[in-house]
Amino acid sequence: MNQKTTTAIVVSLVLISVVVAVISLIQLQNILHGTEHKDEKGTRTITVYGNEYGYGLTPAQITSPGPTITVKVGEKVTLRLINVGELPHTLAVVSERRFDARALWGAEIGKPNIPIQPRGSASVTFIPDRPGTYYYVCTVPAHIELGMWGLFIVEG
Ligand SMILES: [Cu+2]
Repeated sequence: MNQKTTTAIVVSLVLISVVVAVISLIQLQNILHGTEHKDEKGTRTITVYGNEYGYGLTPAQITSPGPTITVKVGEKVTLRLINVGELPHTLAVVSERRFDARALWGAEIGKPNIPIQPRGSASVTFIPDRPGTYYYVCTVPAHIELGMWGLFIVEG
């Protein structure tokens, strides 16, 4: 093996190590800061964890109200709800913080009569077409009042 070949192999190994390290860091970032990502088609997937009585972007950080979610007009958004609680819950994007408000853009995961059961999950994909400050809420009666809501901001 000549000097050039050895150098080429060493350089390749270093490059591979750097790529692996960067991928690991990105995955660690997802674990630490919640699982929000964009796929190659530009769909933003936001995973929300719910329990009694709040929401969070990780199961370890559930608050009442939940974290503010910000998206952009025209962006394809997939919201996923994972129920990590002991009661059924739902998630809907609404303009009024009322359990019977109509979901905007069909952005509704479960309904009061067919909620997401404990340890269950479901998702919905939609495209917000109007900028504004909205809410995401649990539509099970009384759960909003107990803290199951957060701001849902659509930026123009
Ligand atoms: Cu609920």
